[in-house]
Amino acid sequence: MHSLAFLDREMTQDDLVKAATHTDTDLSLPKGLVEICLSFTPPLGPEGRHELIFSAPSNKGSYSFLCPMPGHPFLGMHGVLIVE
Ligand SMILES: [Cu+2]
Repeated sequence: MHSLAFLDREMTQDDLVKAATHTDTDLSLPKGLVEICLSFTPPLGPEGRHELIFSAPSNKGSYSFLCPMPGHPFLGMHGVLIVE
């Protein structure tokens, strides 16, 4: 099962730890990331699909995205959306 969350800034090491070590198994997004999340999907199974539509930030910069499932960011499931 995986999920996808876009953050309103480039992820800090603290954000990464919050995303990777949370125990909020009843939520699709860790409580510690709710206030910095632009948009996210619900948890999806192997055959799951979800259309995620959101407005990219209008300010130039780097914005992280990640799978917020426990442990997954530490496995490399994160990246950066660059707005130029
Ligand atoms: Cu994942």
